[in-house]
Amino acid sequence: MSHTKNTISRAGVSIALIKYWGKKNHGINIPATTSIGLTLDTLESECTIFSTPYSPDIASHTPGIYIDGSRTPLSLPPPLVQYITKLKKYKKKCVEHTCVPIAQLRIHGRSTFPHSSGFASSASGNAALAHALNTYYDLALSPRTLSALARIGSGSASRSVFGGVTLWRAGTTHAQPLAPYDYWPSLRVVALQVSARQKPHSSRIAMNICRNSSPYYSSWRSYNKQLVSGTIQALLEKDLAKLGHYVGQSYRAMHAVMLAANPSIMYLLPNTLHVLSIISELRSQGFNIWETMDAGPQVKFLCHDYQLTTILDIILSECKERGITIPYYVCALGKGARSGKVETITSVH
Ligand code: 2P0
Repeated sequence: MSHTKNTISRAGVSIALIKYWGKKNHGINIPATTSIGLTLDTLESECTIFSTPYSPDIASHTPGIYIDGSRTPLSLPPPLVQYITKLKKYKKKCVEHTCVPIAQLRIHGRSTFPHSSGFASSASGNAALAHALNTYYDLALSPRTLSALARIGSGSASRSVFGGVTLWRAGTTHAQPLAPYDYWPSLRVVALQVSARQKPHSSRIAMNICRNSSPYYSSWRSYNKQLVSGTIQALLEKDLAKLGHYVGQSYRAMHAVMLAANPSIMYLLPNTLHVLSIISELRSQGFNIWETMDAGPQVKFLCHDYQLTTILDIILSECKERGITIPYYVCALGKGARSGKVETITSVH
């Protein structure tokens, strides 16, 4: 006999300084490269589990995954269902008759930003989902196991489980925290929305194309590995210029692997290049600004809070001169996955 029990969780996106790009050919989303991520505060996803028993007469009670209120064709990834089922048995924490089986849940997701366009919604969404399932089934998973669970939904979600700065080593099942959310209070990450269009290839497909066809894939893996210790040292020293050097090398090498793949994968748009050239010019004028990109056309940059307003004014006005309007999100380091709703976003412009 099931009873109603709703659960709500939230998590921030994880923007990689050093990129996860490529999977090992065993296990699910086991990374071929070590990545280092920043979990952000403003770009968040929320996951609500409604366990109202299914009623065939009420359309809104149909089990499934709903994004922004609309039911999607997605079902929970089968490995995730199997994993939860196994955990439930192992833990014996969930008294099955008081919980609705996973396939009968209604799971609602929403984010403070557009999904599937290169803002890492799969990281925040799957971390929030893993946290919500953990709470709903009363599994009391350790953060490390929760990270491994989130990874099954989406690799980068393993990092989003933790706040602050995170490390996810190549070949491993879970991420680990490197520094908490309040480690570097003056650091800002600004996400510029160059395009709201959905990206042409999912990361999953693009990673496979790169692994199977890019002539630079193996050198990408060894090069990215060389960037890890310098990045950790720069983070320890809180040296933004040193950090920015490694961050730039990682994203440019990742996009080089994509461009050389067959078929070639190009996420950059003309406006992306325009924004990149403005940032490069700002840097040559002495501003401490360092950009990164992920699997999409958006540009994110790191800077200190005291230079933020000047930098943003210049970028936005130069874009405006070309007739380009760029919405943006200003973020600081955020906390890890936790219970609760996301606030209504106020810093989107
Ligand atoms: C990252 N990205 O480290 C890299 C950099 C995009 C570029 O993780 O297949 O959605 O679900 O494990 O996590 C995006 O890939 O891929 C990603 P799956 P995911 O943040």
